[in-house]
Amino acid sequence: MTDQIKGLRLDRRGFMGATTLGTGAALLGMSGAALAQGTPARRPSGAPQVDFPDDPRAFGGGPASARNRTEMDQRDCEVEGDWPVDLDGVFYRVGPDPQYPKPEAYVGDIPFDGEGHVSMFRIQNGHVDYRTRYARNARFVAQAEARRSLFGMYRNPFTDDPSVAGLNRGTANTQLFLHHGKLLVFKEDSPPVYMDPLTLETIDPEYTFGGRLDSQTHTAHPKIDPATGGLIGYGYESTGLLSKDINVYEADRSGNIFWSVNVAAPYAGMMHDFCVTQDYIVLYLTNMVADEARIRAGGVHFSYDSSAPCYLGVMRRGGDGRDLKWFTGPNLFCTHVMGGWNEGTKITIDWDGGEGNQFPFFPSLHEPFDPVKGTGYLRRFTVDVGSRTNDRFQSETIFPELQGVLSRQDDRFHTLPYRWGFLQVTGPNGGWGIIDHQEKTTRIASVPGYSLSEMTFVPRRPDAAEGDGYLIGLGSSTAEAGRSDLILFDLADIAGGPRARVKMPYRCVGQVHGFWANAADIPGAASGTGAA
Ligand code: V55
Ligand code: FE
Repeated sequence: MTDQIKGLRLDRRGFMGATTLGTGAALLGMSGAALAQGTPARRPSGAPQVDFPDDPRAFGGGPASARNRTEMDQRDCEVEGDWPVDLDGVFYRVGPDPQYPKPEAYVGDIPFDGEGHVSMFRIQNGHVDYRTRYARNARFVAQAEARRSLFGMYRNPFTDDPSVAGLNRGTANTQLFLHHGKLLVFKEDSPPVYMDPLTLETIDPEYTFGGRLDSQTHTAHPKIDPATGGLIGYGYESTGLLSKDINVYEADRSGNIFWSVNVAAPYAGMMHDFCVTQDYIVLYLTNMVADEARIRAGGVHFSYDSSAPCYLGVMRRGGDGRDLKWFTGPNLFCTHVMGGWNEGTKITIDWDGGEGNQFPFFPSLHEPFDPVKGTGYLRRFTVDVGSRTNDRFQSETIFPELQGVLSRQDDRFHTLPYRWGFLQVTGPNGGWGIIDHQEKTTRIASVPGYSLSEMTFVPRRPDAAEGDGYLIGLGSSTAEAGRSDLILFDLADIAGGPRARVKMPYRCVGQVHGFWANAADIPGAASGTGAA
């Protein structure tokens, strides 16, 4: 087969579970063995039916249970244990769920290219209502009408059907935020999709903050400043495919963009997450380079280039962007920010990452994928932007006893010095890692027999102290063929196991990331009776 599918071996059945190794492996539930090189089998050519490949290495491949593709409503799910009756809000999640099989030429496409399927658990008075909907953006609607895939490889417009030339390729499959009353669903190659936060109806397939977003792209990991309630975001490749341009903006709590600057990266590469402190914007350019030759040859957007330096880019908030300075350090491929803050010109950021490629399904240019180098650890970056001569940042591996990825924190403390962090701990004793930066201790919330998706912190009450609350997320039962539970740990008692669960009758759609919203912030939720 063609070169872009070499090295693919994907087990989509395990999509929700964290097992070992780096971020990509955790997201896809791949074990070390599943990372071996392989070539997906061809699917029967020309079949007009919706017939996904049996080969789990192919796009959307594997047994029928590897996909979901079913929009669901379940009022009053079956609950078990002690659901806190005063918990009132929604746990949202999103992940790729292939809408159609790819034509034969593109079966080597990667799971990150699946269409975004959003799910929500509306939790109120100890009752839980479940709902899922696809993001009905331009891509989804065009393919639904054609009853087939029209978009080729991951972030490669040259592989698209001519009928969709120029159409927004976004999949809305990575993360979502509730902000200024809107559910915004993100894919880092396109503007957010605005969905109704209770019905999950798609309201605006290309939300541009009232036309003020000065970027063709938008990160999946914007940040909320707890001091103002404002939203800070950025887009890379912001002026088009392969561009080095980056747009950074800040919107107020009502979604009005009041600050926007355009800056340039040293080269075009993946910039998946960033950090905002009270005074600074911190960008990170990874050596997952946008590969023009591969794109033109019909492959995926990125290649891992271990010879390219990663850069930490720092600039002041509210400035004109001309103070942006790029620092180099140990060449770590970092993906998700736990937290960060500044004291004067001294900036500290905790970022998980590995020494090598985090995403084995993207080709490595110079060496075979190395699962050891891909293993994630929490890295503490420090840099003093007050020093004129300094062009390096420092990195220290903290809590080396924890291998993990998909860092989270109590989001109400982003931009500020923080105490509590959460890490998806990989390896044999995996689970939801709980880090106390103050006492320098770690614990792991684990559920035997389940593989866990990324956890999200839920404050016990909207005004609870930092870290006082719950961890919520999906677990997938090994004994029951991947059937899902929504699992709730009380951080005041993790040794006792989950405080409560929702027992779903099926395997829920997989996720990349999740987000908690308090009912008070969701229009119509406070007086409503849930998702029904
Ligand atoms: C990530 C996920 C993506 C993507 C780029 O987790 C980076 C990182 C689900 O899609 O397109
Ligand atoms: Fe992410």
